[in-house]
Amino acid sequence: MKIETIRANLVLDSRGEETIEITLNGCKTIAPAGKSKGRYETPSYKKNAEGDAEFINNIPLKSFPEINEFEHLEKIEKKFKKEIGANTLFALEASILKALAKSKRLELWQLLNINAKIFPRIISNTIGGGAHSSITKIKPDFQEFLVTCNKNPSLSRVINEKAHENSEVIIKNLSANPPKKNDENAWITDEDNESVLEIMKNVQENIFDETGTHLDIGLDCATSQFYKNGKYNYLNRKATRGKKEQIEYIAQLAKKYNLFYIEDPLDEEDFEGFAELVKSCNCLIVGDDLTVTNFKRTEKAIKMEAITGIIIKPNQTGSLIEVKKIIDLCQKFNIKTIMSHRSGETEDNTIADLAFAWQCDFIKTPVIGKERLAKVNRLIEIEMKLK
Ligand code: 2PG
Ligand code: MG
Repeated sequence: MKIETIRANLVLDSRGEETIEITLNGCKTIAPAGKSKGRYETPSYKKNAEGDAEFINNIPLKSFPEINEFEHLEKIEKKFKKEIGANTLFALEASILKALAKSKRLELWQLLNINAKIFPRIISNTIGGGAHSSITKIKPDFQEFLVTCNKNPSLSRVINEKAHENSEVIIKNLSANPPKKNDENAWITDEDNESVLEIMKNVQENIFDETGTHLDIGLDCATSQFYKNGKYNYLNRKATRGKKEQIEYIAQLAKKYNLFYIEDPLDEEDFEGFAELVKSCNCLIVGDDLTVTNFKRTEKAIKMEAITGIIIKPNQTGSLIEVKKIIDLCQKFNIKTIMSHRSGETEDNTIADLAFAWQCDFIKTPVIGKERLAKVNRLIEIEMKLK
């Protein structure tokens, strides 16, 4: 396939911040943007979004290599990776793959894996705190209180929506003011971590009574956001925990609330601490800021037995070759893979195709708001077509 047209533009994401959109041979991708970013993420842009867009718009068409299969993205990376940031590389590579799929009359997921069958479980953010709830001061210190059920995408959408509605009803009863939504449309509350986990337990019971479906409960603690000088500084229900106390605290929460999933329970440097938690907890211990969709950090985490699950955010690296390599490695070592949205999103649904094609175990994207729903609806669309 020859690249015949390409155009980079700046558009606004769900937070109203500029992000890059690339349209190539008529196929479009928009990159998302994180707020609670890992220190080791590849920068989103070489200098800024404008500079990257200008670079893309100035590439003479004849200098693009011909692309006929997924692996040919290596030729793109060799030529352009050093000149642009991860957001731009992701939008460029994803648009190339969509165009290639179109030229072969395939869908993106079919181009990547025609044999894909099993749908990822949808993990949704229901109540939120931390960096994503910056509009209020008093909030839970953990960033995300998550739910998932073991159902197909269309049923999961309904169940996860009910969990979101149900948690709103409970929060409303606890406060004089109507609850607001945060960056990811999760409910903001001034309750602390443990009180929110009690709410989640209630939601779990209510959903079971109403639908007969079991909800699993998870957390994204995003602890790097409140870790300083060797201490975890909790503001809501004030507490300062050192590494040992933090590990005990997390292990105790995992047990008490029968958590199925805990993301970034410790600081992004603490591979050893993660490994201790893997040993002491029954639930998934998931790296996000720890691993930042970086092959070397993933290899290290696996070698040290520091994770049992991993967040995959394609725009943390930009290279879809690297994303695929990481997923292959994790699948080889039975590390659960979780394809993930970012807190600044758009209606782009690329990650749904990637998660399905590469048979990720989970996809983390809430079911509320058009930007998040776009991914869920894309999975439902694939589900309907395969029926
Ligand atoms: C996370 C993500 C998405 P951000 O920490 O997992 O929920 O947040 O995109 O802000 O990095
Ligand atoms: Mg995270």
